[in-house]
Amino acid sequence: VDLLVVCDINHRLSASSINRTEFPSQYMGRWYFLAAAAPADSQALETFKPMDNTAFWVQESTENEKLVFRANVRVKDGSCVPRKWIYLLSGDSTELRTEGHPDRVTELFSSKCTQCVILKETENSISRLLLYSRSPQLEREFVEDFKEKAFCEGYKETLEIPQKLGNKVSTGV
Ligand code: MYR
Repeated sequence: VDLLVVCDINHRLSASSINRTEFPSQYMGRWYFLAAAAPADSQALETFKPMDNTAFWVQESTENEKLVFRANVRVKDGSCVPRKWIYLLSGDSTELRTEGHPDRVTELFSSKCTQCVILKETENSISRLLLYSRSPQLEREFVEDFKEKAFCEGYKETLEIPQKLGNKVSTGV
């Protein structure tokens, strides 16, 4: 972060405006990955560095308490890599688990941008913050707000996803 940030209460991550009554239906459909943050020197952002952009598609599974996340990762060299994860819902909580990754916990937080969501992924004491939006383009103030929140929560390394190439959402079954 190349500016002086005075951290205050407005920079705390909050889940208070997440609608738990609607959950998880308000998150179905298309999302774009816009930015990530991690503690300095944690290497937690390395996997995102070759990426130009990623579009996600979130669907309810035919199985109860499961969500299907499909992604189409567009790599900077132009190639596309489809990815798929199964997320497990846990009762009344908005916390998610990932099938096949028993140590990974995903928590949801709200963003200043109302069409966005911040995910906090923790796995074996390493964590990172991920910003997703309904739109592939986001006003600077919202990206900056994410970076400031991240910085103030101790995630001092940030990465913006370049989004210079096109993408298409993979909806294949
Ligand atoms: C990863 O790159 O490690 C996978 C991250 C999954 C990103 C999902 C983006 C969609 C955000 C919607 C939240 C859905 C909560 C039910």
